[in-house]
Amino acid sequence: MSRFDREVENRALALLAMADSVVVATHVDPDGDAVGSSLALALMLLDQGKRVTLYDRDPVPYNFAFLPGAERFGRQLPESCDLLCLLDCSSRERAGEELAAWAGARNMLCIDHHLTASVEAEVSLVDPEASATGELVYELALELAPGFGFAVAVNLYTAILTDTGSFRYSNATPTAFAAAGELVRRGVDPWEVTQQVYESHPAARLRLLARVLETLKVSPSGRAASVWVTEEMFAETGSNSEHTDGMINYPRSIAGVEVAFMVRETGPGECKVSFRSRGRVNVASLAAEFGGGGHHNAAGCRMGGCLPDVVEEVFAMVDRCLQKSA
Ligand SMILES: [Mn+2]
Repeated sequence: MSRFDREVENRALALLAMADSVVVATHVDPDGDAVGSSLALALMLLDQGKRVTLYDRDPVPYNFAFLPGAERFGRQLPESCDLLCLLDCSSRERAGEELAAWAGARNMLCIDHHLTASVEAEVSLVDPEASATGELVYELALELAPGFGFAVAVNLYTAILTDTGSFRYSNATPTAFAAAGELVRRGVDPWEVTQQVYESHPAARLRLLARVLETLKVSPSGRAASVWVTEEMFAETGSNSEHTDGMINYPRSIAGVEVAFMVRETGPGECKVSFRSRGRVNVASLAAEFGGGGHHNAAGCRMGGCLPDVVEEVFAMVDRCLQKSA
């Protein structure tokens, strides 16, 4: 039983079958789901003898470099290809300026679980109910390459593991567990993946965490909390933006906090804001107020302004939103 509309899935499979050359691309600042789901699809297509280019504007984070095929990611686009597969994002813009401007693909297939659906793809396998894009690729894989082995399995497992917060979030559905179970049956070792993904950090990350936690602010209502990170903190601890992954969960972990956000300075007068919700507040619509997007419980946006001003502005907006939902 497939979750997809049969006809749509068949059209996706037909697009893949017809293509000799494929570009598999995913969003900037790739996470475990972006890397794992893209690699899983790419490995299956390579196995079928297709020419595959894996594209990401940004490098694979160090804790996902162990994934089979990770070294194949690059930022070179071919002149043309039969099919562009866009994974874990719904628009070329989310994959960076270069891919947005590239017109070399004859067809486009979008596989995603974000709330915003693609408008430009010939076929969209999009399901916001899916725990991860990896879960959608898993279901496609059962049709595309039913006998897939360890290399594909470990990529899909990592995609689902990371997007469900290690099977702790509300998207850890029976379907996600069933997929993970089958992937373990195909040879994935959960402890091995855990060590690679969550316990392979440099000491600099913990030094950064100590600095970030010092910035903790809780709103007078106790329902919103923030942390921030500056270029200076990166420089002083010898860390960089990839090391901030997961740190936003600390402000959310405070009893009573419903919305947490983390502000990162990305340049002079430029910040990136990540939001996390405990569940009641839809942070995707909160981020949309500032031109961003995402999921109900995890979203983000970019904002102009210096860091303290951005923190104040976001606190004010979150407070308004929490008052409305009180
Ligand atoms: Mn995802």
